Amino acid sequence: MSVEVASPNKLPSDFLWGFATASFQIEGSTDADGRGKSIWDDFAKLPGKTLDGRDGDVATDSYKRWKEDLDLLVEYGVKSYRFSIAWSRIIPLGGRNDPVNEAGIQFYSNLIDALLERGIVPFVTLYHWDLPQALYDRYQGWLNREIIDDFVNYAKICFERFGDRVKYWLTMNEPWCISVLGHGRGVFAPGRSSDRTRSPEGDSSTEPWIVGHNVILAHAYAVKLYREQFKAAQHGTIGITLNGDWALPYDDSPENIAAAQHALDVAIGWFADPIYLGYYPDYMKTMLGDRLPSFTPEDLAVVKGSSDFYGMNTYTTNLCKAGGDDEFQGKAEYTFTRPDGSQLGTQAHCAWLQDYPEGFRQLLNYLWKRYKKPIYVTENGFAVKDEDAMPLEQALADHDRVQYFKGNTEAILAARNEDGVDIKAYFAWSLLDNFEWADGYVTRFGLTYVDYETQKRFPKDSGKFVSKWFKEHVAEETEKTKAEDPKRLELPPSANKFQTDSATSSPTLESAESSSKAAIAKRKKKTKKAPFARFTAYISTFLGI
Ligand code: PNW
Repeated sequence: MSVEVASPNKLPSDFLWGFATASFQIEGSTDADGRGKSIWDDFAKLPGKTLDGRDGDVATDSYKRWKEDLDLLVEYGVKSYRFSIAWSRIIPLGGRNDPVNEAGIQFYSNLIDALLERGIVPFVTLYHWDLPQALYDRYQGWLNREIIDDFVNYAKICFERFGDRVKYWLTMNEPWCISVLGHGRGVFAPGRSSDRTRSPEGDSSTEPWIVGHNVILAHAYAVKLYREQFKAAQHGTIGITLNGDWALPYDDSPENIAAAQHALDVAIGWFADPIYLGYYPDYMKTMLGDRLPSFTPEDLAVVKGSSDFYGMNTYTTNLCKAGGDDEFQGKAEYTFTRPDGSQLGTQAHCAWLQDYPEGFRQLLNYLWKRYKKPIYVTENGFAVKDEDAMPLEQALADHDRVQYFKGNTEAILAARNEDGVDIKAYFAWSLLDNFEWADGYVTRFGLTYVDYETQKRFPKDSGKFVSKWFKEHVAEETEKTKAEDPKRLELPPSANKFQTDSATSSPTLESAESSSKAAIAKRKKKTKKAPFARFTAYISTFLGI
């Protein structure tokens, strides 16, 4: 298991980097163009559910300002953009027998086309927590196995309508958060919990494990469908992305060493072990007994091996002590304070995050050794303490966030080139300050500052740093690397370059590449006028589907 290292100071030319966002956190326009409600729409409006009492109705207004967002991406020079599709824009009521909303499809289709026109690779998450409210009302959403078929149907529509142009798919974002924060601690929608001061409904001892199980199955059956019906023609790659922070034993006592492993077993192994290895962790079976659902042999055959890569969202490192009864942390207690009283790293605005790049490198190594899959870092970021209270100038000079990205980008280089970990992508969270779920807008994770009064965007020092760092550390493409990259042929960096005058003719890559700059410019002009249908017809012809 080793990777090719051309230069110790470089990442390979096909390394994808960029910024990530999620639909509900940026789009706003919650009732535009036939969108159905998601479980976050009303939840965020309930008293006490967000820190500042604000909701997602406007967010960063990106449903309207998406072109501005793309200008920013171009300014940063990213290779890729990770965003999510709002299920309730595609199928407002969510279910497999419910109507499809063409206007919602058109929105994402335009976004995808515009990314490709700018040479930016779309990296698409199907589910980033905004479940259609109607499915929660109908059968309690993720608590019911019914959701598997509904999710697969939604995924199918996305593959059919976008898969000619999208080559990177993530089924789910962070099943641990969906299960635990949504159905255990009750801090995220739908807000279920045994804690009756928090929620009128829910059972934190059973529901999170049922939800987690159904999320795994919905993911796996969607991947099965993609592989059976789409992959051969579309040549994309598909997987899941899991949150998970590195766990260090508080000290070298055997019980704390064991506690760190137990923390990893629940934070990561809960999902990664079945998906990559084919079983739930033993520790979870022992801890939960018959509260942990089991896989039928039929289901397990679909689950095992259901992710082409390891999608990794990570933010911090926890010091772990044995003890306590928090099953969601594997009965480990987390702290950032070392035995000598010192702090592990720089404190972020949110209590759960400190900066510790050594942990990031160790986690990459752990995941690579345990799951043996190429790693796509799909989220990594930092919220500067009290940034929301700072004047603009001061907020833009986000020193602690720059330090965070300095440490973690160096960790990627070291993990790949010194440790041999196969890392293929890195997305910083987030392109913009945005709706930070239960924190409302007070916790800012953006590498770009958003003034919520005017919706103006201002690149922070961290955004400039990340952009410069990747430009300097990703190797230039050469004719040889271009020729060796099969996805390149399927996914021209600028689809426009290959636009022909007639939808019926099928151009070759050679003819496209030998086109003069003038001809490309002329075609670009035409593309602007060309109806979307012609564009997709062309792409389909080009891909032979
Ligand atoms: C992720 N935790 O959520 C999400 O994917 C993003 O939507 C979110 O904005 C980002 O991280 C920053 O929070 C998490 O409590 C939320 O450990 C909470 C935790 C981890 C990840």
